[in-house]
Amino acid sequence: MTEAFAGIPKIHYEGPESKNPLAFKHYNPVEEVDGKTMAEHLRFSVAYWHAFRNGCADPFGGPTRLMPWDDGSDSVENAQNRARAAFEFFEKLGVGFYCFHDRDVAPEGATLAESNANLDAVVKVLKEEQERTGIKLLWGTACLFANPRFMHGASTSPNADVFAFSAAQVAKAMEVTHELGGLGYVFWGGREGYKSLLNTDLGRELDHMARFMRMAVDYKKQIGFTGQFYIEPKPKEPTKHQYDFDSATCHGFLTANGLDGDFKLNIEANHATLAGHTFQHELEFAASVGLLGSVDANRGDPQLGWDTDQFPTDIYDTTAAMLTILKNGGFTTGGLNFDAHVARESFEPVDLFYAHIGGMDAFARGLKAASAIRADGLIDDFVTQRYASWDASIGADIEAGNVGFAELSQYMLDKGDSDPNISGRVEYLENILNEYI
Ligand code: XUL
Ligand code: CO
Repeated sequence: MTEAFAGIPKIHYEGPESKNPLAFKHYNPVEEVDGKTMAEHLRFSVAYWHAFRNGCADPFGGPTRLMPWDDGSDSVENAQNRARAAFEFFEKLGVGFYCFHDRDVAPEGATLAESNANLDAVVKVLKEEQERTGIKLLWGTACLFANPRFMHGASTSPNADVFAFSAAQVAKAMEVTHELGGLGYVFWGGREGYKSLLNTDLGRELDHMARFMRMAVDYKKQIGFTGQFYIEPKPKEPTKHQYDFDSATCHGFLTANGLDGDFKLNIEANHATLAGHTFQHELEFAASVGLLGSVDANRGDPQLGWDTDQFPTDIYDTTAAMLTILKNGGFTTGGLNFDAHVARESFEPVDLFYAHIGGMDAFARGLKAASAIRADGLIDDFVTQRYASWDASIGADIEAGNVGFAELSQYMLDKGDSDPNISGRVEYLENILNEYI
């Protein structure tokens, strides 16, 4: 096959002084930070659906992107060529991972059997390309939202046959993820939610979703797939309300249904902001309940307010995210998957490189800043000090469960009033953070 990205060389690290737009200024894969290389810390992944299937159409106009390797047809051969072009891109960019939905990589057929056969034919090429390059599948997933059959949902559809179809599709997507040595499998319930409560039995739908997840866990064991399961929270879009609203909602759903040992969360920056949270809030909450698994790295647009899936460029945000990720020991099975697309007006193949290079450099800077902030220790020490009253006397007794309201009433009656508060020093801490950015 001829080169898909002809004229674009392999991207190298050239350092902060470089003016070469096709070079990393901050991401040096072999540079060590806190005992691990940057490549090991950041585990960058390309999202197949945005990089190779999203032509950047919007509700007001058609696709703009030039993809000269793609003949525009729905043939399996075109899908196989596209897969080869994708691996050329991954290799030139120097990422270790990619992610896909079943229907991104292979065309849907007229029947499930046909779709499965198409998928197998493309998975064969993906496997060859993985072996040729050493690039790994971070996670696979199934597209349970594009086909009109999912108009009412997948596992939460009022139509039991749609639940059954979804189960069959996920079973197959898990099988191919397993075959490709995928490190994980993501459940993003794009249409698991509702448009109107007037036509919705919310409680029944949530029970069905839990039943579906339980079946997936059982099937995982049946086929011997040992990758990590993730739920990807998102509050809305395409539905008015999505059941996997945010980390806290997912945690509640998983624990209520005895599934928390089987799943972690895949936190997406733009989904966090859609839920009215910061990216770091979602990461912190997930980490606090032991569910921080992987990240869909992107950003929204504060003026637009929907899921714009832009490439992450805000170093303040990447630093905050890396602070939480480092504090929690870094990724194990997860990584930073760029669930992001180029702007509609950035339509040339080279723009895909600029976009990913920028995202990778932004996270490299975040990693370096976060590591330096942690080494300096001022912020961590402040937090430890702020909670010092819990380390001894009455605080320690409360944490240990040794006292109740009666004892605390007596304690306060004897003491008369609480000890004075100390300042939260918000601006002082913000100033420290800025020193490192
Ligand atoms: C949609 C989204 C998905 C998931 C995978 O907002 O983020 O692409 O990451 O289904
Ligand atoms: Co995502």
